Amino acid sequence: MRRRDFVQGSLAVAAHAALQMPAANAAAPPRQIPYGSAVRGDALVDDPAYRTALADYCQLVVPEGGLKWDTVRPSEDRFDFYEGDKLLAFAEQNGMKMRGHTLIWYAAMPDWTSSIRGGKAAEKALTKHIRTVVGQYKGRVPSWDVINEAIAEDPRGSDYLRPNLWLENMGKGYIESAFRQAAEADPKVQLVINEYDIECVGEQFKNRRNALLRVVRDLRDRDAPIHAVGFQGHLKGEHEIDKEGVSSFVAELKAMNVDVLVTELDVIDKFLPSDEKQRDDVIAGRVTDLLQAISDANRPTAILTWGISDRYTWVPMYFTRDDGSPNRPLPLDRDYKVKPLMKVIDRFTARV
Ligand code: 9MR
Repeated sequence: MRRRDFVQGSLAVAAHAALQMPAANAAAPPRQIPYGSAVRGDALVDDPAYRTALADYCQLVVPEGGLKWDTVRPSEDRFDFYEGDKLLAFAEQNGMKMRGHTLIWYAAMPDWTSSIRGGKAAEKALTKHIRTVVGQYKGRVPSWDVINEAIAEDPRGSDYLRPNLWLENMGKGYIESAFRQAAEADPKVQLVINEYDIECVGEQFKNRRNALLRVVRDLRDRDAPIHAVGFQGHLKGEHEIDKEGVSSFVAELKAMNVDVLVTELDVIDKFLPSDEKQRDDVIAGRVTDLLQAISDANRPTAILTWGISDRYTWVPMYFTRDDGSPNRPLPLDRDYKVKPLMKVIDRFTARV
């Protein structure tokens, strides 16, 4: 029984001081693998029930947008850590850890970065950003998504990397540079390459796994400090998980001494049945398949969903349902009630 009644929502979140929630989850058995959620900075301030849910269920949090370039780098000379610091304060005051997301991504870049031209300038900008941002949280953030979504949408032959400012200016060595800079800034941190659409049955998914393996192998051959692959896990409800493909991918990583974790799990329910129970069961089934396939080869170091409640999810930005009913991609519903997906997570993080 969760002691949620203890948790009152009268916190002055904006003043980073009073973020501690009562230990609502003290009665629940501990997890063997930490569970976490992406967090929206505005909802953290405005919605006491959201804070309660995070404190109640999570051992990890990660800012959904608060550490991306478009938030942290309003201009070339400025770093703005307001959002990152706010979430870290909440995490630390509630006995959680914060992951970092993300240092290098083709998206969410401020306009001024389009003036970065040439290998030297790009290397300098990449170094300054990674050293400063990882340095800001040195010793306090145990895991960083160093590179997000490096793989081409539909990789073919030598065309296997997604174009971005860094690839254009520095060539594929930008990936190695980013990992090396992050390790210099905080040698103890888990350094992650994070990717989507690597879980399902189909040629494109398989090609994407193989391209990612190629990148990781290349980094390992060069002795670069990469520690884990992040399965984002934005699953599409209508797609079957490639259980064998996922297990053998994770086994190949393990053989290279590279861990895995699940970083952005949710299930896109655009094409799933209207009936909520049926829909929730398909969602729980897909996630079970993914987590089983991963765990069969190597237990993930963490499992995070991309939000905790259907109240705050990116999914309707692109995947609203034709029947007009709200999306249900996450472990708690809009009223913070537990859905079958949360039970699956409890099972795979070994909370029983
Ligand atoms: O969920 C995030 C959304 O609120 C932002 O607008 C968007 C752009 O910053 O990023 C979304 O998060 C993405 C994550 O950073 C990387 N993987 C895909 C996620 C969903 O689009």
